[in-house]
Amino acid sequence: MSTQTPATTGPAATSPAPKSSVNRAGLAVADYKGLPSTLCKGCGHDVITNAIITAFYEMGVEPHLVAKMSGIGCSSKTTAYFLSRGWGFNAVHGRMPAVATGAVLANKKLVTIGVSGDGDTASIGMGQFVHMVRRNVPIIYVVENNGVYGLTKGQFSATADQGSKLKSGEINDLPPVDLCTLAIELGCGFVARSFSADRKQLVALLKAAIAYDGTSVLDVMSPCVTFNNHEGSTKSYDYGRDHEGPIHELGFVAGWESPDVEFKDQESIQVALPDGGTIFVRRVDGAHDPRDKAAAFKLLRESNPKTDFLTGLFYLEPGKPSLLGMLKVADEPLAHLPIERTRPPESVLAAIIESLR
Ligand SMILES: Cc1ncc(C[n+]2csc(CCOP(=O)(O)OP(=O)(O)O)c2C)c(N)n1
Ligand code: SF4
Ligand SMILES: [Mg+2]
Repeated sequence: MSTQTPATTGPAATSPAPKSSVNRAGLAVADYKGLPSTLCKGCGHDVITNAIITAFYEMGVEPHLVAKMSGIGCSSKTTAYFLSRGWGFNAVHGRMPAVATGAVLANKKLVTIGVSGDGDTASIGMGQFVHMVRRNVPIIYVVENNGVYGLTKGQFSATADQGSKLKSGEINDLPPVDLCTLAIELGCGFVARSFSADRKQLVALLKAAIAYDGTSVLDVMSPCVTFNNHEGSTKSYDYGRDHEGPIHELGFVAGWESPDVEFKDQESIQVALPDGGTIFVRRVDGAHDPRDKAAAFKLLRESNPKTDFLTGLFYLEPGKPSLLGMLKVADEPLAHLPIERTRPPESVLAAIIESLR
């Protein structure tokens, strides 16, 4: 998500060639880190944190120009572990989308990333998620999906697959909510699924999401090593590694980079993104074209979650107007406007009252 090119300000923006240890903002990877993680060792969420750090570093987004939003859950703690100089807000369980919508409206110059969990999004936060997507709030919305409520000791969440088993042996009888299908149905213009262990794909998707203008939904399978990483789980590392079927190969090339040879050679589908940069989809074996909405639906509906774990960019619609575009919000962040530009003078109020007499 971003509301403008998430480039840099000051000297970094004009710097022609990045040095190897710093990015185009003149910052090192260490500048993109956060507090040490307090999550269980091996938790998928920490792997996603590292991918987020890499993506923001490689995109050269300055950390103080980033808003980090989250709800409640182990996943929602993630925002503390990256970009310590960014602006963080840990909202109530399931209510992050509403708070993020307000933040985005208050300051359109910030790049906003929301990190949520499958419980935070698909259970308690479902209503909020639906309206955020429907409004096309410019946000990179990452769901760290482990199929359980990790923080409250591993109950099934609404994304748990039917037939999957808890450590206690309990079987999930209910069908899952598929967040990708739902997001496409709601009109989302950037819908992807990934796996925390598939770093290359995840970083490419995150970079593309940073360059996208609107809601980007990244549903990332993120194993909970403490409560849902056993045999019989469909959200474990082993299950992910054994069943992942990337629907295509992806690469993202920022506006200031030249395309990788690997993508030039393959007659890739290329889609330019609003804030600069191009996503490349390798055309191997009739790979899914993410611009085809009907094909994306078909692919998701016909896949069997018990045996297939499809990852990649399902749907991409780059030109879709975001909430800020639809509302024609002023270029200057609303939060920076002086009171005389946000509150009509008394004479205007008096004229309105007079007109009602
Ligand atoms: C209003 C409210 N209801 C319930 C809870 C208890 N609670 C905290 S986290 C959580 C579930 C978190 O699951 P998920 O979003 O999947 O995150 P994970 O811990 O698995 O990463 C629940 C039910 C709460 N904190 N607030
Ligand atoms: S309980 Fe699960 S989700 Fe929470 S930190 Fe531990 S491994 Fe991660
Ligand atoms: Mg969870």
